Amino acid sequence: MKIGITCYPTFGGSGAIATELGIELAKMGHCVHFISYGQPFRLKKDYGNIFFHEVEVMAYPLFRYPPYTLSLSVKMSEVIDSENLDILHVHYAMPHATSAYLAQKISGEDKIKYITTLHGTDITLIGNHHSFFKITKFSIEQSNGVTCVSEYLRQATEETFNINKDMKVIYNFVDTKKYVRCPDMGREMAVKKLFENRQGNIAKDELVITHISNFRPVKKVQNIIKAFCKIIKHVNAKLLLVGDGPDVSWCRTIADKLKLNDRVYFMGLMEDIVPVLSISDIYMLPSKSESFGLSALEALSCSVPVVGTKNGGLPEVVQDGLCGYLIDPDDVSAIADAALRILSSSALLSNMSSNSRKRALLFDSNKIIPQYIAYYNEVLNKG
Ligand code: GMT
Repeated sequence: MKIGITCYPTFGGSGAIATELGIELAKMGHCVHFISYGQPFRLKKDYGNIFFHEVEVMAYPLFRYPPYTLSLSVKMSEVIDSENLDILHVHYAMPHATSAYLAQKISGEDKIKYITTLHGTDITLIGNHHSFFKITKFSIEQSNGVTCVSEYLRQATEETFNINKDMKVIYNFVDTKKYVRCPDMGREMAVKKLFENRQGNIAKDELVITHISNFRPVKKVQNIIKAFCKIIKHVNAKLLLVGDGPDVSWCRTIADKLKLNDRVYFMGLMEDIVPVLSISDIYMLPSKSESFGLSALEALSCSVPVVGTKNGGLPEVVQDGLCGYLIDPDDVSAIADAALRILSSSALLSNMSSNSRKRALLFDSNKIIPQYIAYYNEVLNKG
């Protein structure tokens, strides 16, 4: 099959899933064409049957806001025609589903079908804003196929946009062979490597709590730091905050005020998170809501239990009480209590750790990718 994929190329769950999907499809022999304004960050190697088509965005003094959506539609249509694509799969409704709709109109409805995968904030935070509402609803309704990354998101989409359309839930996935606790390196070596070019250290007897995100307000990273302040009154621990985004400076200030500078490490953006997860005892994700929580799945795959939000789709991934605890993200004491319950009992930690890995195996790429291929065929055969 020749598949076009559009996603955001930057750090973020939707871009990560779209890229991993493309790579897995290419490994199976399909031909994949990425269409975006930048090369997806997880696309590192040359695969031979993966191509990247860069969207050129024209600047002109008249344009206060260059119309990327239009340039993207044109590039999509060009690739549909020149590469004879079988299907176009766009990730994140805005503006990708709208560009795909336009590209289909340009190239011809008999020429291409497009599938939109909804990821979360495109529905719950941005797409439902009044300035985008109508176009988001329209573009989802016009899609030849729609998938949602959780049942929660499917229902939220139906309710928010009053959409009466079949939308298929295909959960996000993880490569459990790649996301696995590295036992061979040993914790001491891993810590040494991690802090080779950074300030800080983690002693042998210290527990490690980790969070990875784009530091947007929805992630509520400040509550992790506040909870951590309570946690270290009872156990000896370090907090690793990985990623970058708008709330980083504010979080630094909070850590500073709470005098946690020597215990909270801001690690910045990291391409390979397996080494960090491999030395982690708990992963924290107390977001306002997560439609899925891909980073939590990656943590589970590395045998790290999760203390995360009870809101949204995370309960479909993390089983409360088995591979972590789900809490009210605004209840800092509940976050701290949940973490302390796990960290204070080595038996519970070890039990949850092995449950976490077992849980992640259910979301392995080998189980989920075939669902996408089956869905492509279903949409193509719909007539
Ligand atoms: O979390 C973000 O703000 C980024 C966003 C994205 O598009 O990268 O994440 C959303 O999509 C991910 C991949 O499907 C999901 O795992 C995240 O749960 C979802 N984020 C939210 O719902 C807040």
